[in-house]
Amino acid sequence: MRFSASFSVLFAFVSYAAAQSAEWGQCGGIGWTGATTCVSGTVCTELNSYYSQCLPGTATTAPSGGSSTTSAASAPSSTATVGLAVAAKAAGKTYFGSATDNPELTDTAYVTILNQTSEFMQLTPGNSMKWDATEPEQGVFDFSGGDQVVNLAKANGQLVRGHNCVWYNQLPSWVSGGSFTAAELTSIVQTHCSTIVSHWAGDIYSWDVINEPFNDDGTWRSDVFYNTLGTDYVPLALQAARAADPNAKLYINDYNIEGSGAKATAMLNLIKSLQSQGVPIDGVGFQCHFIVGELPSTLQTNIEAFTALGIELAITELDIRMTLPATDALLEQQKQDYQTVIGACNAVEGCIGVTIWDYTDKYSWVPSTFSGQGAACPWDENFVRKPAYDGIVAGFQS
Ligand code: 9MR
Repeated sequence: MRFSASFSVLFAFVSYAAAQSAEWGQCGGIGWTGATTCVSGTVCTELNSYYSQCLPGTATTAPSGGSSTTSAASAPSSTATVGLAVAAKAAGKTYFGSATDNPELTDTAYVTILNQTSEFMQLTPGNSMKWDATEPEQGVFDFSGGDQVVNLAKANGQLVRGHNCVWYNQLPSWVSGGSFTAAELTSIVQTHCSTIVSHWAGDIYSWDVINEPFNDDGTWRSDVFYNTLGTDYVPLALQAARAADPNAKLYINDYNIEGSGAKATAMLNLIKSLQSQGVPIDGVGFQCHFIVGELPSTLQTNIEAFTALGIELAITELDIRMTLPATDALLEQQKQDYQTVIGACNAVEGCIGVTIWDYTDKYSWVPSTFSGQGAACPWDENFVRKPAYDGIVAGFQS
């Protein structure tokens, strides 16, 4: 008796639930003909006019304690009605995009938003094209992770930034711990760059051929490349990349070059020197891993200084972190800061595109690197758009 009673309760619940969208499911949007109500504990939240989603939370109560970011129910959120990539294109930019990483691609709620070309016209693989992923043993190449991101981008009609060929970090130990002659390392760098760039030739808008070559004081970073080859590794890698994919734009990418100073000057001088030697160099990447309330005041003039060299500039890894918990005041300042960064790019024609270093706090690199900090992305960890989203739109409309 008790058994059958439970059964009918269960049955009633299942039939009721079937008329509602599940957590993370779609619950509205232009052309949507499915359920428009959400299961208990979630709220149907409009992400854009084409997509509403059942997000965790309730309409009237604040999220339970311990949440490090925001929820649609309590915190200020976005009201913009235009997608980020739509806003970027309308401003004449080539793209607005996001970094992504292979483990995230099993998260259907995440991928649903990543696939929206109204938001993202470009993807950067966060890890899967790096040396440790692509050539873990000498001469043994693995393109599987990078292929997955490239194939997703191609299916969506999104551009791809290749990241990266030569970097001191995320090197396999056979490279970082190797003891090479200059001739040996020259060949190793040429083989690595030409193999990965040619594998994805035709599918890549731009490559970060060189990543983070300088210390913060503008001196060259001491690593296996510089210590063995001096500065020659830079032209070597750029020439190998150019030969492997003549259509890819070749970049050098770094952080703490966004405002003027010793490191920016070192990068300007490197680019001038490469140009004077006829070495291919098409662009510079400003990573832009910023802190709320602490933007460099010379960002726009520095973008102008780089683009005056006749190269393009991209904002390649934008995020703006804060000390948690996220308060309304911090979220408002973050919105202003996103607007300022995008506005600086918008004001300079040679700043061709912007990539955020993943779009959601759920997958941001920040909390695991900077203890007590986070909430750096325009979407919170529940995929709710934050005021920062509106700051980006306003920046492109400025
Ligand atoms: O987002 C990347 C993270 O998943 C890795 O653990 C980390 C390891 O170095 O690299 C992160 O990406 C970095 C990028 O490749 C270069 N600029 C700084 C980025 C954040 O650390």
